[in-house]
Amino acid sequence: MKFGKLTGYQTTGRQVSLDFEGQRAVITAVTPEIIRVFCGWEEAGSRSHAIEGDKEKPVALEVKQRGKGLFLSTGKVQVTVEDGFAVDFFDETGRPVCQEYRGERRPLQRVSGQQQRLLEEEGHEGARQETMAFEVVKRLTGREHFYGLGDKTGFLDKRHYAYTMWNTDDPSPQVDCFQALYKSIPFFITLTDTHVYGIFLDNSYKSFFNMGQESEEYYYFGAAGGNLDYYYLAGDSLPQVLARYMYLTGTCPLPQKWTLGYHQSRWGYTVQEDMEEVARTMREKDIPCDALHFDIDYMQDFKVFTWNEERYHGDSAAYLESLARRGFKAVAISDPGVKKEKGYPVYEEGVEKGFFAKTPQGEVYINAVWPGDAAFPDFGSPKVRDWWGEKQKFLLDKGVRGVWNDMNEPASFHGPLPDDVVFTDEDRPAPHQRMHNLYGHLMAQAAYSGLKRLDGRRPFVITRACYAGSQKYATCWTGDNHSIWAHLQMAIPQLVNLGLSGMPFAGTDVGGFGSDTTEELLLRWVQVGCFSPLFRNHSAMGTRRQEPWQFGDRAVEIYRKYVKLRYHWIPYLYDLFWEEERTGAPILRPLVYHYEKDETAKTCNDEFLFGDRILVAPVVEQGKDKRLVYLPEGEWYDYWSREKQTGPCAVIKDAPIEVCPIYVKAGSVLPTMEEMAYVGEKEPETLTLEVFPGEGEWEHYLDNGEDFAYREGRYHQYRFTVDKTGAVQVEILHGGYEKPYRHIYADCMGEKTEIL
Ligand code: MIG
Repeated sequence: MKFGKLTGYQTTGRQVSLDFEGQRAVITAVTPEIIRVFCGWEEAGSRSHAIEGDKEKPVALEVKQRGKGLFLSTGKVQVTVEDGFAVDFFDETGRPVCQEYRGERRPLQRVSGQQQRLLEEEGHEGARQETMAFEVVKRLTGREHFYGLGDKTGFLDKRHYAYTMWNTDDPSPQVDCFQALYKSIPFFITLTDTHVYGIFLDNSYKSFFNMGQESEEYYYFGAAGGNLDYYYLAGDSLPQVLARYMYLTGTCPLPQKWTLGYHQSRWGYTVQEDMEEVARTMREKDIPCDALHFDIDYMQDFKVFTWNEERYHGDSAAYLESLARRGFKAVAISDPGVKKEKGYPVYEEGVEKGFFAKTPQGEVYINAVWPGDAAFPDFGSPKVRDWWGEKQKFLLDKGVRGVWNDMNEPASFHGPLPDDVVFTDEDRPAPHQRMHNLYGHLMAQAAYSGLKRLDGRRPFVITRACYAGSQKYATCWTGDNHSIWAHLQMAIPQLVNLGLSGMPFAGTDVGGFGSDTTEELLLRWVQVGCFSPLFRNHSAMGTRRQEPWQFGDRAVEIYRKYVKLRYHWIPYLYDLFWEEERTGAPILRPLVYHYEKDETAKTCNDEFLFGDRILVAPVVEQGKDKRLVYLPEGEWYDYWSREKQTGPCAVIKDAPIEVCPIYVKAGSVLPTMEEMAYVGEKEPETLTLEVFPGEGEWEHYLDNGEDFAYREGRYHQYRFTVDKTGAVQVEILHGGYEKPYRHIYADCMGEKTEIL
């Protein structure tokens, strides 16, 4: 890709068309803070799958010639464009923020030139260089930290690492050097000493992000195909930059409240008796639980939208009804691969209507997944999405309350899908290469829209594969981790980076999916899991069972303590979701999100914030019974002892196996829930606030927790204000919910007073 000299330009409103010797390009000021940089080779009009609707806001764009190039200003962001499509971004005062790298590229030397030639001659795989349709190379000043990029392995700060965006199902234990996992979210946030900005590459082809792994002088991103199409997002803080990304790609809608409860799952609950034993023991052992997950074995020969009734005494709907009476909601898996089988209606219908991906010769493309030979629904077509959405009725009629989309990278057992398999992109054919990273996203969209139409409640869809913007339709989990300590450690940076990538509703398989867990690992994992927005214990067939009672009474007691703590704070968590829906603020946050000047926070991998009030410093190392806790600026109460600490400081906290170190910021009012075996067991008539003295306030949200009536104003919004003495004032900001609390109590260090 050669741009050459800038030879001319035209301005129309918010848009500047640029003529280079070799290419035409466009810069658009979408809003005063969001700049789109575009050069399109692929058919015009191929629309974004991440961004829905018109995002333009009024902008007065100033454009003038300056030196060798052009100068643009929105009043908030200044941009210069020079020969070679070098684009530099400055803040409103003209200080550089993100600049093109103009020096020499020095690709990493992996082999000597001589070796390289030999390898190429022998046709060795490793000798092949990935070819990119374009690359954007930006300068490093040496002080950058990078966050986001989806579900990648490794650590909080992505600096010095390289990643590939290509949705991948690789069951081997994921480690730092993995370049790709299940999700492709080509968005990152850069934090320097003086600035913060975001870059979103809206390109669904295989893309590459080299965050200063190759060089200390530059970082770069590029893609194997498609358009050069990125957004520069300015902001004064990390939350602001993320909010702009969420403005573009949408926030995660408020979920049904029960989805925030505890979920129990295992690939291996095969028949009704297995499920029943789990359900019964959950209640017997007094471990709150809201959801049971039905993995692939509930299906007839792994055929999507079928149920193996034999395994459920001939009446699965009756069984799901019996679970529902006891407060358990059923979540059922559904895989995209449709079994190739004569007489199977989903397959025959799909073939007849042309709803499956095809070979370039126009035949239905077949690969193998769980049901054996299978066809792949072409989710890029709106007709196919509608069809798949309608099919959700089968599950709803059984009494299913949530749909779990797996294998939607898409995964395939007979080698990867070839690049040229033909899918549809809305209204035109498109190769697998372009649709691969969108596949899970579009499948989730199909399930979400179908459920919304058919059920009316807030759809609950869990997806494994994602693209930017999937948060609008689905929650996600991080896929097949293992029961190893490294994966408990990785869970923290992975979940907070997912939050910084716009996927706030996420969780890891608590206890670990593959390999055998231990009592200690499970107990330390539940201490992290109870804060994850999605809280599910899940494990693979053939591994050691990992319900807490497999490990004896002590394990049950400690496990229960943390599941109960989760339920205790569900009203607080629900408030965070309410905030998230409006602003995009994540639920789990790295310390740097709120303390971006704090050097320790910038690379802190083993602590996180649950909202802005609660700091969690879990033990994630085997055999540890104390840990060093870092507390950023401000006053913090040890949740267990109520001892006060003034940050920034580091404290050594005793943390035997039953203790997860938790700190609450002074000036907090945490809404809590009465003890319940599941969400909705009792109508919440009273609210108790846990008060931590100091100046502060909290907005609390209440609605029916189930449908969309809140969008018509049927909710209550309260504001609680606390002072240094711990006294709490309450105001009702909005009073639209028909069943508000009858009583509100404030509990300040054990002293309870009625405040409403
Ligand atoms: O090829 O449905 O990540 O959660 O239990 C494995 C069986 C297929 C992978 C999912 C996992 C699920 C499993 N699935």
